[in-house]
Amino acid sequence: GLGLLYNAAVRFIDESVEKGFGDKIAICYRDELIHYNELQEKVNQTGNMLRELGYKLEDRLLMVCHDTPEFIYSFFGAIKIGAVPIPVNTMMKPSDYEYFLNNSRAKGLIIHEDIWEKIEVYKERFCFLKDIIIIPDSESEQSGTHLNFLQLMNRASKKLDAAMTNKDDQAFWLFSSGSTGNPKGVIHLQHDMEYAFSTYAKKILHISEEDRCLSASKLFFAYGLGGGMYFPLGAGASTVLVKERATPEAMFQAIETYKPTIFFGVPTLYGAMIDYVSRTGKQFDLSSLRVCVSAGEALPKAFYRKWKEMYNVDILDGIGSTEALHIFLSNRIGDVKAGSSGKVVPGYEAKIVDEMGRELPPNEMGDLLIRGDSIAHGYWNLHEQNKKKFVGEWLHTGDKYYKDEEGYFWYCGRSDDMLKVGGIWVSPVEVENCLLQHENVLEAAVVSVQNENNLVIPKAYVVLKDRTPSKEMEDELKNFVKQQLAHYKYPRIIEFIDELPKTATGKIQRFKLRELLKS
Ligand code: 3SK
Repeated sequence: GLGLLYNAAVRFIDESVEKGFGDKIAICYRDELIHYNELQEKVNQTGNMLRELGYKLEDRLLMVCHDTPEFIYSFFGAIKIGAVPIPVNTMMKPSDYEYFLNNSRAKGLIIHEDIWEKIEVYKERFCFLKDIIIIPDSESEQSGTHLNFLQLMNRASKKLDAAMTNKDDQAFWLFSSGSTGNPKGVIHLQHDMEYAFSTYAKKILHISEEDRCLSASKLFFAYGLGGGMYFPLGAGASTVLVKERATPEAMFQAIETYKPTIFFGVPTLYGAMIDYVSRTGKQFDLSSLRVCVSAGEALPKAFYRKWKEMYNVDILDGIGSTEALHIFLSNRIGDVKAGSSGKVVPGYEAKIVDEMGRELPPNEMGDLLIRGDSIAHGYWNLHEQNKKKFVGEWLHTGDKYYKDEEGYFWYCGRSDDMLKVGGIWVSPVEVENCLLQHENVLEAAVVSVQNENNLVIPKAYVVLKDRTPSKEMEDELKNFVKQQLAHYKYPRIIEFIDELPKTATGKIQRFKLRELLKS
């Protein structure tokens, strides 16, 4: 009745030790080198700490953690005891954490101290939360009345038997944002990471124990979770963790210091790194890299070419999603069509369909559907949205694509109005609602515009209440959004107009604003 036992922490941590990688470096973090033996002990200690606190199969724990080793201990420690970790973005506002906690009904919160300090005053609003486990900057620090992660973990036993989970048990959730409504809890199962690993990481990246990965995308993103954690750990390779923001300087420095072989970035970062070098004239040694990866939005051809010219290494552009867990269309080493998202990753199937669901011939644009076994079980408690998104074995990606005669896929835009800014989803509706809270704003509409490199930036069209547009008002509105929402969501351009185009029922016609931009 228990099915075949399978636990992702056993697969990604214990099996690496069993395969003989115990003395190999698993994590490079600042001046610490954590070997697989130690990683296994810390994961076990974290699992024991959680078990002693009463966590059992299917109990959920929200993780608000920076990219430090504790992220990995918490994630796999929870999974090993059958609990369900939910890593979330560390850049959000208190109301976002209130939502994540209440929507998931997580009983536990594992959180870095600096972030807890910002949300502590709201704790009465966290309806289901029982335990607050703080990761302090150092072990000796007190965590007030809350639990101290480092003290509790270090006291716990280093031996831990895995829970009796099977491959279809819930393993972890990630949150994904939509164009309207709140973020959706995406439920991933125990076998999903192994599927993404054995398809994309093995067959496209050819990852091996010789590799060292550095992901600019943080671990709480599906993209970073693979590149910075379970791809390297699944191969007995090592990962470089950087707690700080992934600025060009921080990334160049990390590459020179730790000498990774695979680098995961997003187009805006590659552009900023190229620009940094041309502005400062500084030279960096990136010769350790054997391959670079880009996802999040289409990589401009010019960035691919320039990077190759500067560092003689390919950037493999691909596309994935939180629902699919990782990349399902990708260029390949030695087979790159610059500007395209590449071909289907072995293990996945893709089709492009019209509004009736009929498959379209090459060169015709339609909706991209994909199939493959890392696709999520579904969204948490969203019955109607599940019916539309997860149809039989097919995932409706929400992306418009066409496939050329040679099987390369070309991105044409979203089916909804969502924008991806620097590789992170931004809902225009959320930014509009925020602008509307400003006392001088009558109406607002947010659309994406492309900068000189064809990268997406959010632009707001604003109708003011009895006020004359001015540069001061523009700056005020930008600052207003920055204060209310996560910083990356603010509109980089604001244009004041007299009225917004609307349907007869009063719905904003964002497509008309986009057309305006083209004319
Ligand atoms: O943005 C992407 O293309 C992506 C890639 C891998 C995993 C998740 C995502 C959203």
